[in-house]
Amino acid sequence: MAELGKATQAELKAISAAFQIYGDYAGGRPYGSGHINDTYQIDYSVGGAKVHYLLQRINHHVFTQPQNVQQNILRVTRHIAEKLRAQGVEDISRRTLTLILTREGEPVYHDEAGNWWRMYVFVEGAKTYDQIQSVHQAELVGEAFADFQNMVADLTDPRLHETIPHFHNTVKRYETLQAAIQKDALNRAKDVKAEIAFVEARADSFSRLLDRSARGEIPERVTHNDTKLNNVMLDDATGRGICVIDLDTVMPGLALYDFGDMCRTATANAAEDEQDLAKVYSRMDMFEAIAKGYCRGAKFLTPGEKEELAFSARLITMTIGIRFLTDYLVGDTYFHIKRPGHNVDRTRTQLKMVRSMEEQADKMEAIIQAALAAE
Ligand code: ADP
Ligand code: GN1
Ligand code: MG
Repeated sequence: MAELGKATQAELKAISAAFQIYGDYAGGRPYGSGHINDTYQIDYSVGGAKVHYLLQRINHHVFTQPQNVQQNILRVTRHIAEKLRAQGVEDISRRTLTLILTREGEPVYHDEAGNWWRMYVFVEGAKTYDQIQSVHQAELVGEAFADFQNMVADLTDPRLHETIPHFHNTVKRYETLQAAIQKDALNRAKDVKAEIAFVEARADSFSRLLDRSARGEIPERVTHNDTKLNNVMLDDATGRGICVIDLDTVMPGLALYDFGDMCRTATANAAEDEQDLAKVYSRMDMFEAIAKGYCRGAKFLTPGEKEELAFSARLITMTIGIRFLTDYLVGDTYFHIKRPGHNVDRTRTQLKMVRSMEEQADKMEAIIQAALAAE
């Protein structure tokens, strides 16, 4: 797929002018470490005051219907803002993303080159973290994503658009991997034999949540679907998870995948692309804290969901590992990479995390039981 190049200052200035912001463009720079969209921090001088905005080019290779994504996001953010207002919250524009509409009143700007852009209010005085900093932080992250699930739970009618169908379907992800191995278009399968064998050895477990969901034991809910640690902004002053971001994949899904993905990223002792695998393992102190924070907020969990919380962390980590591995085999077309072999490094950390969680499975189960019992 065609590479989306970095935008120039002149382009950023022209694109920013398409949105309902006023004042003088004062510069822009690439921002954040997301793997999918292109994010820029934009500076404006508004009546002499420096104001930031967050401009994003939606990856239209990944999100092939950007208008559907934006319709969802507009609905989700307005819904959350309304709830916060009803609760008497005063800093609503720091507690939910706020879309800035184009001058035509649209939630997205389609430029002449065919790119899709959106603009957000910049959330100040808060940051995202690629790696967890403390047990306390892990608990606050668990709580923040549970609160998010509570706030969007009633967004069911009409059903949100499925922005990426079968997003967390591990069985389908595995089929895609197998097709990539069969084709081996770039002769790369030879580099990742051990990783392929690791995945294949566990294939029997891939349908577990899908099967239980089909039997009605695990309900469909409105979920975030990308609850990695760096998709929640933590307040610089209090450390609290004040704003859940990256809303492109908010759609019907399983709460378990959201819980699992928090554990994948926020229990990791090392970065997602760490090359020294000795440093990569799942930390049970962090797992315990996330479980506590999440279970405190997620009062809606059914018995079927409760039984699968610990397993969901392993499954989603395996699923993301499968996706990184597939992307390496097909030529790094999906996830942004910064170096050759980047997706192999990412695959290896994910599989190491799976192994670490398998080794600690009993402990994880006991931690979940205790967290649920405490509520
Ligand atoms: P991606 O889909 O590529 O992961 P994100 O929407 O997560 O993109 O944005 C990338 C990064 O930009 C985030 O991790 C966060 O640090 C920062 N960011 C996103 N939205 C905002 C915002 N409204 N205010 C401040 N920072 C933001
Ligand atoms: C991507 O967009 P970002 O960087 O927050 C990906 C997730 C993966 C994650 C792995 C839309 O998340 O599914 O879990 O990378 N997002 C999409 O780090 O595919
Ligand atoms: Mg992100």
